Amino acid sequence: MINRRKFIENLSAAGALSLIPAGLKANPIIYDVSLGAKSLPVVISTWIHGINANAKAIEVLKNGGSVVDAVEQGVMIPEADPENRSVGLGGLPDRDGHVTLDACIMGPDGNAGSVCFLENIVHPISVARMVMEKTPHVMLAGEGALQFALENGFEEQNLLTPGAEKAWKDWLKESKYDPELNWENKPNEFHDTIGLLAVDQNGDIAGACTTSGLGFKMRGRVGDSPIIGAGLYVDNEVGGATATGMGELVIKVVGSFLVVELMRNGKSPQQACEEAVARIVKKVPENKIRQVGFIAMNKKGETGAYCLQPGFNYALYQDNINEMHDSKSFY
Ligand code: SD4
Repeated sequence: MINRRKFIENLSAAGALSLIPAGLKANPIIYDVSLGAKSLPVVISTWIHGINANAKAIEVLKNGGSVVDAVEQGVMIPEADPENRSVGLGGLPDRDGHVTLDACIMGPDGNAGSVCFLENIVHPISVARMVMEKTPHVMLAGEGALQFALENGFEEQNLLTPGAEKAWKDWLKESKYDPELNWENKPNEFHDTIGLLAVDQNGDIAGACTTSGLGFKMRGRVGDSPIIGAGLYVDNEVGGATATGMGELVIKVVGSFLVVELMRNGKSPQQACEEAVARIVKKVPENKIRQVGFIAMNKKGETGAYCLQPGFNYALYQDNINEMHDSKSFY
């Protein structure tokens, strides 16, 4: 935990005095962690694979990396894990046997980058970051995204591992397309999209989201995860949010943007996640048979999580503890 002097130094060094409400600027001790306010940094991410991702993000921050470095390197852990069936290497393919990846990243400066329908690259989040930092665009898709990645030093690799190929061939026997609830949490079998939000010692927020999308999806299908505002949104004046679950439902309510706007209007991260889920219940008829989960964080490091169906969990690093929590659900 950072001490009070260090925290105040951090505040002034990085121009983070905007954290402090007008009128309190003469007395920044209000945010001193030793007086019971939230201790920064805080990292929150979706599903069990979030534990290792959080740990990496914290390590990056503690070693002086930026909050964008932290979220990128955090989610690179599940991207590189061949046992993870829903992110990067080892992700489940589409119904034609191709692993196609979606990812996006957003930083405290409001900049954003994204790739979708990208094949043969283990770390789509790093390509998304490069789109953010090196191009005038936000999103590159498919062949163009791959071409951009190869031109910038990424190497092609077959992402279809024997385990994922076997799962696909088993699925082909019936070819029944009905995404199972919480398939993300089946140990060693299916995990899902990682969305990760971090707030650093200065109160600056970034987020990253990366996935191979729904297993056995139609070729060309893109979910919510690479769509800024749907799968991820960060506004450094307010907070950040990210989503998991059936992307079609998230896109229809522009879910992560909605959560952040609700926080802007005074809701806590928890209230905002609950209201966004309630919006899906009201507007999207499939809500009873599908899963969606949101996590959110504000600049003070307060967090929230809520989902449609029981079974969603998330990893939270706070006050030097990195542990799993079960999300409350609408149903
Ligand atoms: C998608 N939201 O592609 C992702 C997948 C996911 O639980 O999160 N599934 O729709």
